[in-house]
Amino acid sequence: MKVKMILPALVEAMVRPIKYSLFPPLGLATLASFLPPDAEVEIQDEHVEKLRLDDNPDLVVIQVYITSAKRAYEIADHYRSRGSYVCLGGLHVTTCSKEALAHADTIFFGPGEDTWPAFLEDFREGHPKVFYASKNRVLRDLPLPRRDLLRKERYLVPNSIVVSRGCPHHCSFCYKDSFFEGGRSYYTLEVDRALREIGSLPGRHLYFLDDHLFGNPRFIGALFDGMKGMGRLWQAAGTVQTILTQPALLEKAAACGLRSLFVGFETLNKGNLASVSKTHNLDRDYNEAIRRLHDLGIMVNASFVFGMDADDPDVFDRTVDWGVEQGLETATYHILTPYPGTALRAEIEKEGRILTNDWELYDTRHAVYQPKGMTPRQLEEGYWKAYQKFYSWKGVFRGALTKPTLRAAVRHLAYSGAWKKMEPLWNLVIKTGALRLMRPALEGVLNGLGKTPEKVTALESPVLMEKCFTETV
Ligand code: B12
Ligand code: SF4
Repeated sequence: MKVKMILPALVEAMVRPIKYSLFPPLGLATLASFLPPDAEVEIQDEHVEKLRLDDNPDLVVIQVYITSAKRAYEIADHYRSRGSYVCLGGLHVTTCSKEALAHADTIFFGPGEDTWPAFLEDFREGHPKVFYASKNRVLRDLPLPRRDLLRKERYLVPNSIVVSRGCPHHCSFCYKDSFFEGGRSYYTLEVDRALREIGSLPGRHLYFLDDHLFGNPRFIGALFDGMKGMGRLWQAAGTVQTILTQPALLEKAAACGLRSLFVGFETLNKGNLASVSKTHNLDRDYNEAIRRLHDLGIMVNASFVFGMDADDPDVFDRTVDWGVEQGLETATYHILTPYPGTALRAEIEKEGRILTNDWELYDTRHAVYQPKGMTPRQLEEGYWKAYQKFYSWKGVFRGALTKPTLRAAVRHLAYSGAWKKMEPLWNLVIKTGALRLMRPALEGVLNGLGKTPEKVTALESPVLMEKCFTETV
């Protein structure tokens, strides 16, 4: 049986290759691990390679994100017309199933660890169903993802890993409640299995893609114990709540290699937090959270969302100025986006405020709904202005001045400044296929920051690490 697994690209990937050359399609590699050993399987990621479309696989598997849905359907239609059996799954299929079904033989709701093996058995026996909905949310005895099928040399961060699924929280703008509907919405691997996967990854650097790595303190504490002495350097995402209420866990994380953390601050306005059900951030001292991370030598990539109900046109300056004053190394800004299936969408739809259902615009850079405190245009302009201001040289220098020592200030300048200056260079390097040539340069940056080059590889570069954080959603 010939199986082709595809991650379709969205238009932006053509102009900003750096963003889409970060992580390989781990979801597809996970699904591939369930295929029978005699299956002839390939994974193609359109973000990093041109798709070959003149082949005739028996089975085509496509992962659909909202922003690349249109392209995913084109590819699906193409392969169906050539006689392949086409399966569609992923976040967008789960929330917009009717739309997806018009382009597939079978569609899947939710995570695939239980439904995909069930489908494969039915397919082999000749009676696959049209729908499969995930219910059984356990990751026991999960095979290791088939990373051997990934073109690792095409990615800056080949060592991405997830040790949990979902998140224990319920923010109204987040994909997770709709994606995990019908079963548990937060669960983890077994510690030994997670450690085995970590052990299988070459080099030192890891990037945990978990929504909230610290969601189960007992699990993650045991994982950190197991990671001690492995010499890993890693990045992840966590919450303000964890930072402030789990100091021992955070110290353990730092001790086993945590070097930078993506944190969803979202907004500085309490009313906004309540309106999007981000209750675990309510009444938390954000300044103190940042201080704790910095004290442990952990860099902060702070994530903010603009356009919530209490936001007015001043929100952009207020948010950026605060971030600069706090010495945030990097900041990621988003325009609030009412993704299908979310509680936020239901609310905005009820109020008649959705402006467009062009999914390609649901990329957190466009105002796809009518905000309450400003016009859609003000929201989009303010969003871009926030990025420009935070990463202006003035912003970068002001951030550096908040650092307690000269060395820390230089480090800050290198991180933020390099991020700002290097994107066109990264894009050029990726386009010309010369990614590897960048590594000595990166090591040079690290050397300048006082680390020994033989201990640090390109993938451990703080510049690169910051880049990845900034790009991750
Ligand atoms: C890493 C990541 C990226 C990376 C790379 C993605 C990649 N190479 O796969 C980058 C930085 C490129 C990226 C970009 C974007 N991302 Co992103 N990203 C993620 C992140 C953090 C992890 C994804 C991951 O690897 N998960 C781990 C693997 C194991 O799970 P998985 O991929 O979901 O696969 C499982 C299931 O989905 C399912 N499945 C998937 N496909 C199929 C197919 C079949 C047939 C079956 C049976 C099952 C199945 O089975 C798999 C195993 O369970 C998620 C958050 C999240 N937790 O999912 C956001 C997330 C997917 N991203 C999101 C968004 C919005 C974006 C951007 C639009 C952001 C932007 N502002 O530009 C872009 C656009 C991406 C695109 N191409 O269209 C949203 C998606 C919302 C939606 N409704 O689609 C998420 C959920 C973040 C969020 N909280 O809002 N992203
Ligand atoms: S904490 Fe993050 S991942 Fe969890 S529900 Fe909220 S936005 Fe989603």
